[in-house]
Amino acid sequence: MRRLAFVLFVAISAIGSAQSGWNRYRVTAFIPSDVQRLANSDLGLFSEALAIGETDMIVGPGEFPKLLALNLPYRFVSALPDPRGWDQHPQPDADYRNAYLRYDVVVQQYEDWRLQNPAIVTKQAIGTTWLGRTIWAYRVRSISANPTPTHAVVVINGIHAREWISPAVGLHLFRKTIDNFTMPGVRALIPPGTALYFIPSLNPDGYEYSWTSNRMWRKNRRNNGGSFGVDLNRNFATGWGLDSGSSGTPSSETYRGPSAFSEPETTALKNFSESLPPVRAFVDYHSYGQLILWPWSYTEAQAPGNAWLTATGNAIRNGTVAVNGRNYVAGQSSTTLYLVSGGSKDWYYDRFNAAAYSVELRDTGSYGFLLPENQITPTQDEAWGGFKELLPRILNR
Ligand code: 0X9
Ligand code: ZN
Repeated sequence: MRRLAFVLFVAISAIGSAQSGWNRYRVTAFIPSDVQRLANSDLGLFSEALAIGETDMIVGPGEFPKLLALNLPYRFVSALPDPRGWDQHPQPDADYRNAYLRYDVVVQQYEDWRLQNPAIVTKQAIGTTWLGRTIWAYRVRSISANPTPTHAVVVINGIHAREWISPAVGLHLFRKTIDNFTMPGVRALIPPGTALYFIPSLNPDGYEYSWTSNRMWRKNRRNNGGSFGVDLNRNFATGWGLDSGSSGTPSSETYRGPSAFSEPETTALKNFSESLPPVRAFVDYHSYGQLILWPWSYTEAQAPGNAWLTATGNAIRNGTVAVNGRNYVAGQSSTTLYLVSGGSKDWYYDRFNAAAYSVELRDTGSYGFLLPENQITPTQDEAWGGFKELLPRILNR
């Protein structure tokens, strides 16, 4: 009787799953370009991460031709329930609207939202820090119309350790972007073919150090032999090495590192970005100052395309200010703030001609880096108010 009940149970669950039209397939990738094709395939990722070897993919109704088009060996593993039912037992959200979170909790929150939205969210490990922490990228992309990504938007957070509001803002932008793909009313914001890549923290070693040892830590945790840390926002190749805007002294807060892209964190971001469909927009979130900044940073000369950068920067600024009436100032980075050589956005502008911005979040100095937790929610809302102005404009250049 028990046996009969078991057989019936298995049969009924199999029917239930089969009817959903969602299946799990195991695909074998042999070389990096195979992995890349998988990443670009628009199939959901069932495994933890893409890698050479076997990876389990989610194949939804009507998606079997995409699996065939990969031209890679595959085998059926199991039927899956409709992923829209996968969030029936969600973890309670971390208190990301009201509290700063440790790196592992930040990543866990991204992970919960990925598991709740498996058809549109995937993740990829893009590199490893000096101290062995994984740097993650979370991709959100459209499931329905024109689903194969044609261009990328890259958002990075936490490049500077003590700027705790930045990873908090990243969480909110990721959440709101998912809502944009799953809530029909606002889907129009994001052009078809856009894949958005969120880096929860580019500098988790520094971030954790700012929690455990020195709240005002800024750089990564490279051992310079006598001092620690490279300013990752001086380690990119464009304008790298100029003494105006960076330092060659290892103990300096703006130490540029021994060479451009000398750091595992910046190298991970570089290699990852170069593997994506064309990067059309890039935003790097910092604090503090309430500024919306665009290239160039390494020279006071205007960037080619300055008119477009200015118009779009002003739109981001106005969208930010509209949320709470709190003032933000928009301008070219070098002339509005100061010279920065080897900064992130100059490289994205130089390398990809991406609409590249850095945003200095709240406040203007009352609390500075030590922004109280009751300002997290309004700052997150302001950041989304600006970001959502950028998205519809990225293809109109
Ligand atoms: O000095 C910096 O790196 C940034 N200011 S902060 O207080 N957050 O450290 C300014 C960065 C300007 N942006 C780029 N040049 N990418
Ligand atoms: Zn910063």
